[in-house]
Amino acid sequence: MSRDATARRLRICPICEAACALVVETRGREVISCRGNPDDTFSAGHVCPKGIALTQLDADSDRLRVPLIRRNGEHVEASWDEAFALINERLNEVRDAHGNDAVGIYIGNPTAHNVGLSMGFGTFAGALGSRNVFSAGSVDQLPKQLACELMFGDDMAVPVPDIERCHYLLMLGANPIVSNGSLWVIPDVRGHIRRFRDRGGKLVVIDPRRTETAKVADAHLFIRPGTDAWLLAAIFNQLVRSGNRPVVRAKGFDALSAALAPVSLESAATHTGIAADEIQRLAEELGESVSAAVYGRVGTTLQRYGTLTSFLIEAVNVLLGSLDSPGGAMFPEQSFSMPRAPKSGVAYDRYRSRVSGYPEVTGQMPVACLAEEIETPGEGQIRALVTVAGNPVISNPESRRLAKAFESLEFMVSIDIYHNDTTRLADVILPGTSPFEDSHYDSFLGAMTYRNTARYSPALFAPEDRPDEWRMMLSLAHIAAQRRVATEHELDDFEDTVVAGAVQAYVQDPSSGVSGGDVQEIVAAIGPERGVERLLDLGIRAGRWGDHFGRREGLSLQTLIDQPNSIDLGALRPHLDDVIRHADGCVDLAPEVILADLERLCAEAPTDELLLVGRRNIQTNNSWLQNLPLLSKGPDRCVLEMNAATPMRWGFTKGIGFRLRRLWIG
Ligand SMILES: Nc1nc2c(c(=O)[nH]1)N[C@H]1C(S)=C(S)[C@@H](COP(=O)(O)OP(=O)(O)OC[C@H]3O[C@@H](n4cnc5c(=O)[nH]c(N)nc54)[C@H](O)[C@@H]3O)O[C@H]1N2
Ligand SMILES: Nc1nc2c(c(=O)[nH]1)N[C@H]1C(S)=C(S)[C@@H](COP(=O)(O)OP(=O)(O)OC[C@H]3O[C@@H](n4cnc5c(=O)[nH]c(N)nc54)[C@H](O)[C@@H]3O)O[C@H]1N2
Ligand code: SF4
Ligand SMILES: [Mo]
Repeated sequence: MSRDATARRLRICPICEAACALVVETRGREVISCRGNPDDTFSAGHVCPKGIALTQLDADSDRLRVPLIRRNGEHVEASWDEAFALINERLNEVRDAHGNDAVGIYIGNPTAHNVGLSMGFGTFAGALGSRNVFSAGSVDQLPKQLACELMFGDDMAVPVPDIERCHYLLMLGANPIVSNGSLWVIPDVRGHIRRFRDRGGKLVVIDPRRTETAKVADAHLFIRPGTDAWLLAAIFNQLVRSGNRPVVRAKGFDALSAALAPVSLESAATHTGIAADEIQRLAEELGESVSAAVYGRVGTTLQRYGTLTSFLIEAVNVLLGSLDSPGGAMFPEQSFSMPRAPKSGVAYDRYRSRVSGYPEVTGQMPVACLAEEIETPGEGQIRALVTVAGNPVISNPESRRLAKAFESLEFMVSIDIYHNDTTRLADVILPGTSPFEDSHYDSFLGAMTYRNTARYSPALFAPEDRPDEWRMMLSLAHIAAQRRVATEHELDDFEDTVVAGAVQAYVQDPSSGVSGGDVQEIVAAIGPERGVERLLDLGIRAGRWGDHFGRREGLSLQTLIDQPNSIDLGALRPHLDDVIRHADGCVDLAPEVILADLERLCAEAPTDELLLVGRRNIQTNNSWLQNLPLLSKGPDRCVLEMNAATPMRWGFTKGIGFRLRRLWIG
């Protein structure tokens, strides 16, 4: 038993997109408790069972702490040196024999919540130079990012509802009361919805299921899954009929209106199952409200018309005059900025997948073709795979086929904190750290906060005898770039090169706060301490709110460290001109790919096939965490829910119990 005194430490929860600030009580290396931090300016004490369970995640004896290598079919413990040496040998063997594309990479969801991993991954992927990059994004938010790329020229320009000033919120395919919000960082969304409604705001939910969010809404309309584009098209047409026109600088309005014209209230009603007069009323209410925002999440992206639906959500926001307008759908300005390279065209379909010819989306391939890219022989076949904080065997389509494909690989590396359905197939597993052994900054989700904010939490403990995930990814990047395992000293030099390269990119970016600056001077000002913090400090200081390295008053990483309860940077502000990255500065309402998809939509006959949709549960997080005692309590959650009318129609009889043990998420 440790005799150390207890300490109260602050930390941002890395599990989900709410990014709640926590108070963590520690004694020596032991974590005693986690609870919400009431003093945090952004999350004000909110916490959920998963945040409280971080104590158990940290202590979990199942959590991997040393590398594992497959020997004679069994995973055995190995040293870091052995693990890196094997990766260097085998990964580079595949590259030497078959080229860079022969190595595939899969990036999982926690990468977005782990700054060391996400930045280190970027360095690794850059050094590897493979086109075969996959992520959980194509079974999640990538359609939304593509819609934003097409419309605004930036896949990270994702508008969020300005709920603090909004009067009418139309929410499609999201259940934030349970999910705690997604592509919308809004801890305690329940409290926000309550306050929004208390001041007269109206929440309308569109969902095939009576969700927990639908229950606290003013109205809920059931929709047939996959038909939101019909609803949005009909709303768009009604608004046009009422005289609404874009008030922001936009092009393609006439072309989009013409393409949407075939969608009548009646045809939308037939497809969606929502009555024509209900749709008309929705459009009227939206149009008449002082301010309104339309927001859609997984239900609108994880479906057949994900990109089109996401696009139409923003098109309706444009027509309502809501885009970039207080009380509408606004673009947060986060405290960290990435350097912007000159943009040439839209990041879509610049190349295609080898077997089925799927278009690339923002530098990624859809996971739907991962299995076939491994199975199909020929030039460019994937022969080795690196998975980073992901569990694709469970989270991607065709689990069994994918597992078989992974088994056929010449070499597979997984970076994860657990032995699971995916990592069990790897030749080498490199363990990530405990959530308390790395620092936290939301570099990805920071672009989607309900208010502008700046927040950072340092690691509570140094990882014992092992690299943190930034350093681990840097070692892999060195292996990919130099075809050799780095010594500690070489890795330090390599990090210096990475940092200098990043400074160079900011200096060359005319929109950055250090544009035209002196690289050496900036590198020296960032300071010699190691770690991903150097890139963070750089991106904060060169960014929107930064001190621009002494050019003005502003934030640095140190300011964030000094104010651990988060810095409130105020309500969201209009700044569309900074957001649009199309060369002509216009919101593009009629990209060809969207018009083509509208044709596909309009040609589709209504269907009443049986459809399965997902749902989340407050105690779960995707495919992991279920082993923690605090989160495994309660009734069996693997239950299929059906509309009371469905079983009769499909010939099922009452009393049949549906148990889906291998399906996760609710
Ligand atoms: N059936 C079905 N499929 C779905 C969904 C659904 O609702 N239903 N949802 C989709 C969505 S929205 C998503 S985002 C994807 C998720 O898809 P994935 O990202 O592939 O799956 P996760 O279950 O999130 O897996 C996360 C993995 O990261 C590991 N991990 C956790 N923290 C860390 C860390 O700090 N470091 C490292 N190295 N590893 C860590 C966990 O052990 C786990 O293995 O699934 C999609 N697939
Ligand atoms: N507790 C918990 N929280 C989580 C997660 C978790 O596993 N557990 N996962 C995290 C992740 S990775 C993500 S991406 C977010 C997702 O956050 P949300 O998008 O809020 O997630 P869901 O709760 O799945 O809500 C999606 C809703 O879409 C509905 N839906 C399905 N199909 C359609 C359709 O065609 N049209 C419409 N209009 N609705 C449809 C479903 O019924 C469901 O209510 O949650 C995050 N937070
Ligand atoms: S809602 Fe729960 S899991 Fe999500 S960040 Fe907050 S405490 Fe963590
Ligand atoms: Mo997700």
